[in-house]
Amino acid sequence: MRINKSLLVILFFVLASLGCKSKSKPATTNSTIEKKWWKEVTVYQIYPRSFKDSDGDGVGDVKGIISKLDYIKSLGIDAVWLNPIYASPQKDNGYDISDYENIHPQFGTMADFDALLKGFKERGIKVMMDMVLNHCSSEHKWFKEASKSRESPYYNYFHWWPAEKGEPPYRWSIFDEKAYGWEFNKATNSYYLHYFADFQPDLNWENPALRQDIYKMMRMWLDKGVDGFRMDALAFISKDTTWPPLPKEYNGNWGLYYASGPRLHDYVQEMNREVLSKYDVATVAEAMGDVERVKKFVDEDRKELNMAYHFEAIDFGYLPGEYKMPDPKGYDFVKWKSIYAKWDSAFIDKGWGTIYLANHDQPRMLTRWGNDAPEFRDYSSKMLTTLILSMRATPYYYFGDEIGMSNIKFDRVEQYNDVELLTNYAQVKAKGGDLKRFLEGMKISSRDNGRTPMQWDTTLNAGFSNAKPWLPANANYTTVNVAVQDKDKSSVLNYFRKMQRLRKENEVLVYGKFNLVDPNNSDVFAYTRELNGKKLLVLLNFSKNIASVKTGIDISKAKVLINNYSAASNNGTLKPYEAIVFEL
Ligand code: TEU
Repeated sequence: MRINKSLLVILFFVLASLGCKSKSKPATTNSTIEKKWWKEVTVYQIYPRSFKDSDGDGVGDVKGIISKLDYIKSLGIDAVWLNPIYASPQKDNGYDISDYENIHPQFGTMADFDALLKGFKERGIKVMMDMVLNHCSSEHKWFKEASKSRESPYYNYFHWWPAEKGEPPYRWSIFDEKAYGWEFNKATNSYYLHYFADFQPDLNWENPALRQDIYKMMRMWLDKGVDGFRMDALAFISKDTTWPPLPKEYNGNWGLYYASGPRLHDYVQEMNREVLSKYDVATVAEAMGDVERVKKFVDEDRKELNMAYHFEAIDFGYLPGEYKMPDPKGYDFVKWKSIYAKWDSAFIDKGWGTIYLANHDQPRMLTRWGNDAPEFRDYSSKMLTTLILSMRATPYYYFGDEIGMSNIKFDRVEQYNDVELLTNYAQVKAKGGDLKRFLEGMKISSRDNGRTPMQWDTTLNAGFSNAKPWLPANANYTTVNVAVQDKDKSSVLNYFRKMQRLRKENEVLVYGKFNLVDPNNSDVFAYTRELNGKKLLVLLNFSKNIASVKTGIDISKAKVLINNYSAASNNGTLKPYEAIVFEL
């Protein structure tokens, strides 16, 4: 009895001291984080249209991906996310789905998909599919039926405003020239809601029949052996169907209002109960909003999803009031770093984060966050790769960045394909805005920059296709390509492989606590990672000049695990775009 009491006293003091530590230094506790496969993988994102064309129509396809499976394996990654390959009119490159249970003929057949899945499985690579659940295509049979009559069983699969009630309450639309989210449908004498383009009607999640159809479809893919989903615009699925006037505080930030639907988390929890909880899957949602909003998706106790992307760092540095116009004066690097630190601390005890610097909705990371001038291309590509693969979050790495692809920088609007750009161009034009300025900004920020064909080799069209590709290959493919870099030990590609190996071999890079160092340094991103007595120091120079860094850490005996120059600096200065990971 007495022994038990003293044990309790000791236990009390141990717990109390742990409690004190976690209060004084919240950024250093992550003991409760549970190990999961989806925290340990690096997800390589494949944009199928642009990856590899196998049948000579200028559009990438499933068989094209199959032909590159060994290349994908050679990267050392363990998971892929495929952008939508479902049947679709392709007006938003597959984010307008007309049949969730079939493959778009231009991409191949279901048999091709099964072969692809098998190929990935044989190589130990997990496969995540894109799920577009906020909206479908106006060519989907649900909408075709719904738009015939109010009596259709599918009418309530969508949101309608009956015209006899007058004009619907204003809703903003992202891909609409008039920025108007309702479209009139004559046959039903009602307006349907579309947060995106008018060919992307929003699905009515209020309707249990719709939800059950969606769950059934998700199960079909999981039963095939798919390992998870990236959920497009998921935060928008719930709407306040009393359709109040848009609250003033969201003026100019409709996205945040749309992400605040009253039953959003009820639906995600139901989806978890009915589908996700029955499989060992990875789930990641596009989640607009602040830390508190995003945390709701990924707090394990809430039983919703595993991961969510935030947009705070990726959308940073644009001028307010203009569409994705980078500030010519540059961006506040110290603030940008603090965003990463904030999002890391958001998931210290619960949830799990993601890290990405590019995807199909973004320009190339090299142009946006590095420096695509020939003398800096290699160094800054490797430096950005070091960042992505050394943070405490699941890395999402966009195809082509591993060879340092850069923005194509079109001069004329006719060269673009993207519905978003064309819509915004039309809006600027209608307002009599400065179109030249708009197009200059788009050279840095437009989505098509990230969608040009993968650069495989020096042959016609970068080895992507023997026909004219749907978007031209970047002219730099003669030097920036897989074939050339594969043979060069010091290439960007081989650096990616080395860095990925380092992450795989060092658990500290996955689970180790993150601590920002020299936070006010306006050139260098510096941080430590620490786990079970192992401590790493990561130094990344984001500037084209020599930069100094004050870490207060003795690196005289530190071991260099990786660096992007032939010899690492160890005197408190860093060469342009230098990246070093030290083991202390
Ligand atoms: O994007 C959702 C989204 O909110 C976009 O507005 C995104 O912020 C924008 O593309 C940034 O420029 C998803 C898909 O990722 C995107 O490709 C689709 O076009 C969109 O949904 C509609 O489905």
